[in-house]
Amino acid sequence: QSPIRKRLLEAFTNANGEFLSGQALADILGCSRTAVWKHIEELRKEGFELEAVRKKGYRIISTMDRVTENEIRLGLKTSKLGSMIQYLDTIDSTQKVAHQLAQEGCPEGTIVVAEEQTNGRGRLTRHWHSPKFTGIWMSIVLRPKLPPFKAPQFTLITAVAVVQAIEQLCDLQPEIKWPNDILIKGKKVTGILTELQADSDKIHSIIIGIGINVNQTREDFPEELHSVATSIAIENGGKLSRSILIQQILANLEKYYQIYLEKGFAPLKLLWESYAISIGKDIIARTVNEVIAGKAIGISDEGVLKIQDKNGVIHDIYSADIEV
Ligand code: BT5
Repeated sequence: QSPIRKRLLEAFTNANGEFLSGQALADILGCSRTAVWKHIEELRKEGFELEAVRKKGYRIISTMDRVTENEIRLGLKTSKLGSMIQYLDTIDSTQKVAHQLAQEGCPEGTIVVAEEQTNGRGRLTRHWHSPKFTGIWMSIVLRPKLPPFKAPQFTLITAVAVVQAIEQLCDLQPEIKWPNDILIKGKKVTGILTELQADSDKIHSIIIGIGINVNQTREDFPEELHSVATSIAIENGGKLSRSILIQQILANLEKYYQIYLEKGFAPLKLLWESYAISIGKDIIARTVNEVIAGKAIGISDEGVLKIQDKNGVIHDIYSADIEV
């Protein structure tokens, strides 16, 4: 994307809905007013609405309800996350694209977002239903200098960032089900998939996939998901702008990533526990190899779930499906 376009959207973001004069924009962008006008015209063609008021200047708003790069940029207040945004109308999986970009050396904080996924993935080759224009199907590339065993913590940190973003924008109280589900009233609204490119001792890239059901109606879900899945719109009684939700998630995640890099996982573990359901309850954990029943006594500093069985033996669970 052109750097001027990027800065133009940044200038409107920093103006917080106030008008900016043509001259002020030209000064901020370091180009002529004619050049400013050319970029504004292009945004208008893309579907943005431009308000021009004599003596005051310009203001742009998005009414398109898409998650294009420009729509995400207008209102994006992060410095690292979203520094590069790859927007796709339709794709098999944003994870696949993000893996490829990571391999090619994309900047940290690159995000890939699509209106629709034709082959969205869950864990263990499960399918993730990702219909067009309704949800957030997004992958984020991070490059923390850490050993691979720390990677599961990123699922937990991301879950906190998403739960808080939903709380900030809606009158809802989502809960986290270890390791990667966010539920509203017991139904899944978000799934997180954290994948790695790493050596045995060093992470190269973490690719965090986030799938959020935002504006689906009940009819938009296939039969088999009716009893287990929900959307924000269903629970909140109205639609929510996906690009605004993305902006809030990225802002939260950037903040928590910074805290994590400075102070480690401990402060985030406390936050995570405050949103977690199953902790302290009797649960059944189905791992790939076994089924363990017992009381979930908490997560370790690494993000590993601890279950105490009826004989008092404590099991460390790295990945599983949980039944409460
Ligand atoms: C997950 O897996 O929950 C991780 C989902 C990650 C999806 C994102 S979207 C962007 C990025 N690109 C991708 O290709 N993937 C990531 P898991 O815990 O394995 O849950 C999968 C199960 O959730 C499925 O087997 C279904 O039962 C259920 N499911 C599928 N689609 C759903 C949806 N839209 N909402 C709620 N549940 C769903």
